[in-house]
Amino acid sequence: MVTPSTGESAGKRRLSAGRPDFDAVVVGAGFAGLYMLHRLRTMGLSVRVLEKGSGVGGTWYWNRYPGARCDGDSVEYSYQFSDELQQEWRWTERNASQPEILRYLEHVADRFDLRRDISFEATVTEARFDEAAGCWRITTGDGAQLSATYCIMATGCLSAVNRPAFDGLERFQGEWYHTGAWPHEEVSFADQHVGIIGTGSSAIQSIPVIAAEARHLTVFQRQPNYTIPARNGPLDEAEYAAFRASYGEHRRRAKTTPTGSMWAVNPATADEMSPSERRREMEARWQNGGLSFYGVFADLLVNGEANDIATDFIRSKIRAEVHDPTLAALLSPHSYMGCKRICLDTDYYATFNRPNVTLVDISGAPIEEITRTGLRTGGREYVLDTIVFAIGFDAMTGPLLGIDIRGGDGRTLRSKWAEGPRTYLGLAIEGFPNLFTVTGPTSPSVLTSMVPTIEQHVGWIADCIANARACGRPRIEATREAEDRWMAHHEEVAAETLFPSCNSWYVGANVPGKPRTVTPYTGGMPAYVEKCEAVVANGYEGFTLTTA
Ligand code: N01
Repeated sequence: MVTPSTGESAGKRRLSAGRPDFDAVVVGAGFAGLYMLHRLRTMGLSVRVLEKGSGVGGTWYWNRYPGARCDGDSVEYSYQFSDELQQEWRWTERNASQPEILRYLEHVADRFDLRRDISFEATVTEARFDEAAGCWRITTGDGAQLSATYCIMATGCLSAVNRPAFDGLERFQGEWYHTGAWPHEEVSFADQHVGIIGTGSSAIQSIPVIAAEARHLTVFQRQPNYTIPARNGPLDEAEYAAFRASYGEHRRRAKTTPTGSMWAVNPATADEMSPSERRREMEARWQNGGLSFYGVFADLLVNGEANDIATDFIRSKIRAEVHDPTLAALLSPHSYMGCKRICLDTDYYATFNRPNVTLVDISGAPIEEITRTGLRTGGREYVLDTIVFAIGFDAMTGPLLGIDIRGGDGRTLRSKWAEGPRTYLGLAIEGFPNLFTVTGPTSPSVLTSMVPTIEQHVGWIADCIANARACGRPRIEATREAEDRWMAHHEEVAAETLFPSCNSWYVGANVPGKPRTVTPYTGGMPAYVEKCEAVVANGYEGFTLTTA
């Protein structure tokens, strides 16, 4: 329900003819929206956050599937804008579980008194820029409308679920779930025959947990994925205290790495190392666990030969773990690693040694239909009580294109992005004045440590708005030339990487009909931040600032 801060009752409102209702509307109350609200409020702006869920948390509100936890280290998957907050919060595990991350975000909302400016169960359906009034007019699912000078989309990169478009789903008599929209009630798999479709990060986290409970689990795999042991566990008190004492130093160091993460990237390329050095490096990172395997060689993501060395190593690990060689071969990817997001797991490969787990390779035989009692593929029916769709998201563009966004001249974002997203720095879009996207398409976002990256975007947007207001020219819009230059650079650096070679959500390959284009910026976080800062230093280069 949208409850305007003016105290008017919720429901349908007429648009006010004078001043906009708010200085800014923020869409989404996840990591990005919460900090955006805090930051703008600190600047003295009136802000309303519109959130689809009935609580804060965004990704961590919706993704409650069994085994859901953070793939990054919890000590860096957290805000740094408040040192008091980062000093007082105590993560319990290396990779925080979904309930713990949600508790953290609820704590942040309470600690900074954010809830009073958030409308929950408010799904934004339309956002239109009213050129005459110089403001955005926002409509929510219940017909309520409000206006704001600035509209900030904090809608997340992985929040629009890839809907199961399988024939016959409506006939299925069992239960079905999507990992990205999991019910809030307890789900029991006890005594059930469960089928799971997909072998991405969500599936790889949930498969071992579901297998431990279900009578039988059948995994339907279209492409295998590379997964590294998470090596999750409780955080030792003494180590944690030592880490906290130099938190700021860890954060500063992270800002110098390509992914903005605390783990180090090996400065050596694969061919600068001897075979035994390479082996030692790969083994050390495998034993350490986590996403640091991305940093095994400086050229992992740009050199096919270096990548082959790493993938040979991982396939040997799969063979060592999975008892049945045929099964091990089916679980072994042959694409480059990293051009699809690497997964982290706890006991994933060992789960396939269980007698109650079956892997069905559907790479050559797609799921034909969902039947009343299960699903059919390869000419055979699998009888199932429950189906789990772990089929991912319409990533990065989906959350924005799910809203009918129209610029000053009435042009829709959907038409502008018909061939793929075009933005300036992933922050702004030509033709859509006073609209900002936090971790939007063509920003580094999903290729970096998300929370620090979100903070960089929120800080940049807040400063940009402060500048526009201070100089009395509140209307700000990216120019066509700046957007074209940014897109040319974005495409040029992407072409130098291995990302285009994979069928991944990074390129939109998981959603039928989606234009194929590398969506996140692949040039690394330090280069990106430098560009953002240069734009500011040059007087918001690439933007036009006007009074109306
Ligand atoms: O989604 P995915 P996800 N028929 O797209 C398969 C982040 N994340 O939800 O590979 C059959 O990776 C699809 O097959 P294929 C993380 O960034 C983070 O698992 O396209 N199968 C694939 O196996 C991650 O990358 C965390 O051939 C179909 C799977 O479904 C991102 O979210 C945890 C199909 C989808 O895998 C997305 O992960 C979880 C079809 N029609 C996720 N359509 C944490 O850090 C799709 N598939 C906690």
